[in-house]
Amino acid sequence: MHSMSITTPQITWGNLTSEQISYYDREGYLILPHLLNKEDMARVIASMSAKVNQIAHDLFAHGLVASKYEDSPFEWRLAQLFAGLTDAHFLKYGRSWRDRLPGYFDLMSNPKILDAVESLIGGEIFANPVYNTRPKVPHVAAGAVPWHQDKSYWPDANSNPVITVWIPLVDANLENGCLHIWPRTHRKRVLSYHRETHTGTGYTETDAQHLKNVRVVPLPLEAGGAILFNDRCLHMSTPNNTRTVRWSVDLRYQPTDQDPMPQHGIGFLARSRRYPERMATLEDWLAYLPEHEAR
Ligand SMILES: O=C(O)CCC(=O)C(=O)O
Repeated sequence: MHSMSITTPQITWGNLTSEQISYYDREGYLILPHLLNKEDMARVIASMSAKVNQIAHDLFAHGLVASKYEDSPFEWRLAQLFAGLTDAHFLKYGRSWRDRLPGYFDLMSNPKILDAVESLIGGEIFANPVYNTRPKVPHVAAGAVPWHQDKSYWPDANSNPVITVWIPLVDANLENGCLHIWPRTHRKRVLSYHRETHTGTGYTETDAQHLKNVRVVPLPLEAGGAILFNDRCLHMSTPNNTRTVRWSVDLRYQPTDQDPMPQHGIGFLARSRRYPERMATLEDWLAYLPEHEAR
């Protein structure tokens, strides 16, 4: 009689190493340099550029700019458009953008991002409705983001935790206001906070009593790298003191069994190992959803 060999199915859980996963769990964040290449970023940059084009036309039509800077490169154009204008002109278009543009869906569905996220939360992944494109235009007050925990934007949501994936689309450095993080703060509850009043946008800002003995770690990162962080991990970003735009996106993911937060926008099933046929297509995401009409 020969013994039967039992083969257990291999379950693939993303592509992070156990060291990277331990680092994320311990520090509350993880850097993945060069996660994306130019091709991965091309469609989202095209969508953002289309929005910049609309803004240029709008400013021009209102006589606020003498040129639409049509030939300017991506990192220059918005900075040139707003160079002679005020914070109020900039804020009319929002400090960060959450349009439903095809390039955003393309990026949020990128398998390289989802593979990393899968390592942390498993293969049933919901793309949270809170995603932002951030044009950090030079010298606009709203460019500098105060210390906060992302969770302060959804304190009542039954989600635990949401993972933020922050990606610069141009090199982010100390001069143009890269992300700064306070490691190991993700084990804290949601700290008390207030809506700040100096940027004109009402960022949630952690109250001063929690900001003693801050351990601040600046995280400069080349375009296409990613910083993954837990939504309780304290972070902030500094002003843009250059002449070009510090473009970034912050995307968010969570397991499918958590609060989808519809009051914040439209999320979608980005990956399902169990029910791949249920994953959202671009058309699903773009579809008209009457339940969101009131927003
Ligand atoms: O991009 C920034 O400057 C800040 C990003 C941020 O605060 C976030 O993603 O929660």
